[in-house]
Amino acid sequence: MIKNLIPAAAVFVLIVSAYPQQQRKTNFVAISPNVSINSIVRKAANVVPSPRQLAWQKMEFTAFVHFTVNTFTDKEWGDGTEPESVFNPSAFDARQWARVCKSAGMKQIIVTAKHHDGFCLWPSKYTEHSVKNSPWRNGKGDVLKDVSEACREYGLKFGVYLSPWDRHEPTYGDSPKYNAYFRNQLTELLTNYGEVDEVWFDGACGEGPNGKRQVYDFESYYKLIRKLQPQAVIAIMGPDVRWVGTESGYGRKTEWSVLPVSQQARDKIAADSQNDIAFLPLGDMTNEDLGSRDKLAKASALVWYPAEVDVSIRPGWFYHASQDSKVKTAEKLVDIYYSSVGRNSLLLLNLPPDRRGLINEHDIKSLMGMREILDKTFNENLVANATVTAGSAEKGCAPSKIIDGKFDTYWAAKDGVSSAEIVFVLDGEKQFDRAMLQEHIPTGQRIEKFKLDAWQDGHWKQFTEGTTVGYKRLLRFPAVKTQKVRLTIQQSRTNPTLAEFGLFKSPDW
Ligand code: FUL
Repeated sequence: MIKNLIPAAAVFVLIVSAYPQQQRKTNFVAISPNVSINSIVRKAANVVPSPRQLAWQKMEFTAFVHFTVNTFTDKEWGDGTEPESVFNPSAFDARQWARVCKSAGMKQIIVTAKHHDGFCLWPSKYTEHSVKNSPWRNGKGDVLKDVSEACREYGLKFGVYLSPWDRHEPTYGDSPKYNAYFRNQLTELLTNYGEVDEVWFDGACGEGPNGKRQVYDFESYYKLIRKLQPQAVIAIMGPDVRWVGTESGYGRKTEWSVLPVSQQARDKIAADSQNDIAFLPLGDMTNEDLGSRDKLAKASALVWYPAEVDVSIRPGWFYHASQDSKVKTAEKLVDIYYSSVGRNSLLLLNLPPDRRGLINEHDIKSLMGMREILDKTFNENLVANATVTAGSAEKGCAPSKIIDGKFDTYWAAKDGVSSAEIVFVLDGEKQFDRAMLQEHIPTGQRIEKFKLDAWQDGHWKQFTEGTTVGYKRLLRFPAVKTQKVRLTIQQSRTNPTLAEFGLFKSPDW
C-alpha cells in the first residue's frame, strides 16, 4: 500500500531488439498527434520487451526474502532505533534458502539488503547500523555475500531490495546528502556481489530528522544501475517492471504489458534517449484497466511495462512465530500461481526466514505441496503429439511450432489477419482441465479475446474463454474429454502469434 503514498515514477529505455527477420522493434514508441486509433493499436502490437525484460519474464516464479532486525523485534516496520545487537540469527544458512527456492522451481532470490529501518545486512562502509556491529558471527558476517554465493551455487539469479526510505540514517531528509549516501550503498551492492539481476525499489518516502521530506533522485540511481549492472531490471519505482497493484497474489484477468504514457513522458524520453534513460511520472498502477484500446486512444507514447505480483506466504512480510499457523496452504499458493503466472505476470513470493535464519518448516511444507501439485499437473502436455492446422500462417511460422515445446519458435497468422482458428487433433481421446497459451512476446502482445471448444457429439462445444494472453495464460475449467480441440482467436491487435499451447490434467485428490 505504501507504493501509493507518493506519485509513482518510472524511466524508460530505448532498446533496439535483436530479432532477425523482423522490423526493428523497441520497448517504447512515440505516437504523433492526430493518428487514428487503428494505427495506435497496431503500434501497440509491435512494442516488445527489452532483452532484460524478456529474460526477467521468462523466470516466471521468484523468491522475496524479508529479513532484518524486524525478524528479532517481531515488527513489520522498524523505526530505526533498534540496536544492532538484536540481529543474531542462531543458525543462518543461505544455502538452505537457495536449496528450498531451487526445489520449489523458483529462479531468483531478492533479499532485503536494507528495509525501512535502515539496518544493512551487509557491512556497509557508510554506516555503523549494520551486521558489522551485531553479535552475529562476531560482526564478521555478510548476509549478501552468503546469499549471492548460494544463488550462484544453486543456479539461481540474485536480486536486491534497497529501501530508499531510511528511518535510521541521519542524512535522510537532507536530499542531496542522502541521495549520495544511497548511491554509495547501491554501488557497494552492485560491485561486491557478482551479477545482480533485479533491483527492487519501494516508493515509501518520509521526513528526515530535520523535518524535511526527502526527495529521491531516482534518475541518478537508475544511471548507476545501468552502468554497473546493465542486465538488471529495475522494479516497481523503476522503468522495467511494474507493481501489479495489490499484494494479494492476484493479477488482473486482462493484463496488458504495453501501457500508454503521458505527453510529458514522451518529451522527456525523446530528450534523454541518447542516455538510455528518461524519467517520468506514471498514473495509478492500481487501476483495473491500464492498457485497453480506450486507454491507448489517449496515448502520446507506448511502453513495454510488465507486471510483477508480490505476495507473502504469511500475513506479514517478516517472520512472526505467531503466524506459523497462518502460512498460506499449498492449494492457496497454487491458486495464486494460476492468478499471477497464469495472468501474464511474474510471481514474487516472499519466504521470510525465522530467528534461526532459516526458511521455516511450515513455509517449506506449503511451498513443496504447491510444487507437487504443479508438477503433477504440468508434467504431460496432452497436445504434444497432436496434428495442428491453422487457417493462415506467415512464412516460417507453421502451426506445428505451437506444440514443439520451444518458446522461441512460433506460429503467426499472415499480416493483416487479426482472427484465427487453430485445430488440434490429439493422438487419441484425452481428458483435461487446464489450458496454457503463450504469445511470442518478442514479436509483441496482441491477442485480445479467444475461446476454446471441444468436438463432442458431432459439434463444437465451448469449454473456456479469455481475453489477454501475453507471456503466459493459464485457464482452469471442469474436465473435458475429447480428441479434437479448436482455439479461436476472436480479436487481436494485429496478426496474432502463439509460441506454445498446452492441455493438462490436474491430479485427482
Ligand atoms: C512495502 C513495504 O513497506 C513492506 O514492508 C514490504 O517490504 C513490501 C514488499 O513493500 O511497501
